[in-house]
Amino acid sequence: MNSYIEKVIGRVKEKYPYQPEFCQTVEEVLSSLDPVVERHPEYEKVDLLGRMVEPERMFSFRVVWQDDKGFAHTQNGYRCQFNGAIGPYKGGIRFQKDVTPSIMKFLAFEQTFKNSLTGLSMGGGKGGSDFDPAGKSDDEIMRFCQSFIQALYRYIGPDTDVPAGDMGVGGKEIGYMFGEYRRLKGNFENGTFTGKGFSFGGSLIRPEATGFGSVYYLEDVLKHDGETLKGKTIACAGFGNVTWGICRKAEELGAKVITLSGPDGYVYDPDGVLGKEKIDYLVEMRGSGRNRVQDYADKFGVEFHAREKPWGVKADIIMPSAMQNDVHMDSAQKIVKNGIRYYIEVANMPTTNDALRYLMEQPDMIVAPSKAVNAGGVAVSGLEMSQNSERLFWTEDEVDRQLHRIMHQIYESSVAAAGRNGLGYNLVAGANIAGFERVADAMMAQGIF
Ligand code: 2IT
Repeated sequence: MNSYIEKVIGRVKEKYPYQPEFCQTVEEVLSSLDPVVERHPEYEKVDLLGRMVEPERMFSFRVVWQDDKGFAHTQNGYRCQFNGAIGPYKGGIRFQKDVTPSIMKFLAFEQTFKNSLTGLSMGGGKGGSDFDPAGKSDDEIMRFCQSFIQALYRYIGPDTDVPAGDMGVGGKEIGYMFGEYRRLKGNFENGTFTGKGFSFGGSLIRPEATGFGSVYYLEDVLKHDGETLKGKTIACAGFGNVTWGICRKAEELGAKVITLSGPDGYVYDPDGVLGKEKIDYLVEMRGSGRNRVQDYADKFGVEFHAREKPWGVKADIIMPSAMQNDVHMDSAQKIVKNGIRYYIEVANMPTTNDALRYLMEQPDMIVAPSKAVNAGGVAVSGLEMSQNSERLFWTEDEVDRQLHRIMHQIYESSVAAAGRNGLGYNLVAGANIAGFERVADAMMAQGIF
């Protein structure tokens, strides 16, 4: 490996041993950049990589909220503004009990490269809190969101930092956060957030965009093999908006999703998660705050496997769409043993680095990385920003057409970047390189800081 890359990875691991997810993503991304950094020895003199692995700034704040009985609870809130070289910081907000600074930094780092890949003008950021939305009332969620924004409102804005949703944050939470932001600012500020409700500037297709986009990307991967989605089975994880977006688009294109998962286990539905009734029920399950996938098995009379992951199931395509580090080496071995050809990451960093390396080494396996596959979500967020600044709304067809175009361009630019660096058909390295090159050019052009 290039010695400068090695040095930077080593420094990060030494400095942040207590941030394992962040170290993991830095190692994964930088180790793809060998041919590029070899060609640019000038990067070391200006410490380009060293600057790239350090957030421009990161806020950490206290968020206090009162429950319905009047008791106060104290959480941690964060916003990581990782890299603003190519546009305002952009990225979601995650509410989940295991949120840590390490998770915020890994997500914001990934977001920087993902946003770059979309070709739009968005820097990388991420935020969140260790607040657990499970089982909270609407009023409690509203008060929490208000408190969170009271701490954050002065640091975000339409040209500064544009938050969106992530795990635990959907349209409802964005509504409460934007409301509090508008109240404090006394200004609509072009919406500032993305993923807003359709009555106040939200874009059509935004809720479906991550799932739809990932299936568009998958279509390109299959096309490269002379294949289509017709008749294919897909093993998915999670049951939130990303997964139901995949279910819907897959069905439209003739494929079916046969597994879903939750913290309680996974369900196996050999007939497929198809049709309005099943999809509507996923939305209801997510909205209920129960965070239990067994409800699906109970309702539709399908198999439920308690405390297990779906990665031992035979399917044509694997799409880990739940959360980070969901697929470890033991699952990767099951996937290989089942002879599965398509491993399409959807959630951010769903695969541990050793499992990812192992899967990529399999001669018959095609691995696609989440930062490319799930970029349709933030891409449509970028389209929402465009619509807000034009003060108009695009039709559903127009947004979907743009999403499709952007996903295709992400796929093509990844393939091209790998090819031109002598790496063959390597979608993982291609995405890292293509995402990196644009941010690197911008940082080089903007001087040393
Ligand atoms: O991981 C992601 O790309 C998101 N959570 C969406 C970010 C956004 O700004 O729409």
